[in-house]
Amino acid sequence: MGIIGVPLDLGQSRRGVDMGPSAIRYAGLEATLKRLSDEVFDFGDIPVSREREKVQKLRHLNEIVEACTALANQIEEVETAGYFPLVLGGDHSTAIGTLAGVAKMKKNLGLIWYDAHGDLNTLETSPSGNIHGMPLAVSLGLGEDELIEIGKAKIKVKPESVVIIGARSLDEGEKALIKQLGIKVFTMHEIDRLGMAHVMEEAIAHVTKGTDGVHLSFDLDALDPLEAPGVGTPVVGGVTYRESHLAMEMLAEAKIITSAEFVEVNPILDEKNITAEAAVALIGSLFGQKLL
Ligand code: 5AB
Ligand code: MN
Ligand code: MN
Ligand code: MN
Repeated sequence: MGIIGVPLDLGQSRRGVDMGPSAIRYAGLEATLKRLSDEVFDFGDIPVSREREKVQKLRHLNEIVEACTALANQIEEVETAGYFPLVLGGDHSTAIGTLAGVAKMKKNLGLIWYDAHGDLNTLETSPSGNIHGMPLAVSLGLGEDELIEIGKAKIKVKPESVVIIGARSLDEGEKALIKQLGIKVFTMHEIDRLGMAHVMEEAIAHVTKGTDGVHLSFDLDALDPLEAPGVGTPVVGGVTYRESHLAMEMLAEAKIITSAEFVEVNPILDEKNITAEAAVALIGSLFGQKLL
């Protein structure tokens, strides 16, 4: 595993998520990974600008483009060195850079978006103007040119290769886009009704159809805020800690994940670092940690 931190908080309005990578490292990430693999290397953090240009089309667009471009290049280096890219956010606009990097090598990428939200907004549909609500749209090739043009291809992933898991807060424009593109979504309703095991079986079948790798984009706000309070945009009624472990364990068993990111951990909003600790435990399960 090649760890890359992205101390980025410019994609949303609450400070503190830039300390997510530190909080996750402090919660014992490296020790957990080293129990599971001999090849763990921490590549450090991507530089994020502290100087912010005021007038921009989207809030902090230029600074986010800069950080995501650097991240995409770093991912390429990490993969070339033979490591599995494991990205620690930072707010979810980080995913724009991660996917731009990963898509340089994978032409038919599958994508699991584990999130309370769809992150499918564009400038036109966004209720907030925050770029962390847009990374999935950008990766599908929708949104501002500056964001789409990061990396080699404009379209990083095709809509039929995406699944969203855990959704319970979708904006009207996002719902319309999901219908228009036919994106597969397992909302909380499907998780309640079918159970997480069934949802994951279907999700794995979906993202492996015709793909040459699968990226996991894990937003900690998918979890219920009672179990993961340290996030900037909590939504009640989320996925449980155990269900999330089951999901990660099933991905480990299926051996399909080729890159991953864990984002939106905000230690300032957290209680005793439990959200960062949950992230580390879930990463452990993703890489094969067993209970017995
Ligand atoms: B997150 C909202 N849809 O666009 C928007 O945490 C929330 O990366 C976005 O999933 C949440 O501002 C973005 C209302
Ligand atoms: Mn979210
Ligand atoms: Mn998100
Ligand atoms: Mn959030």
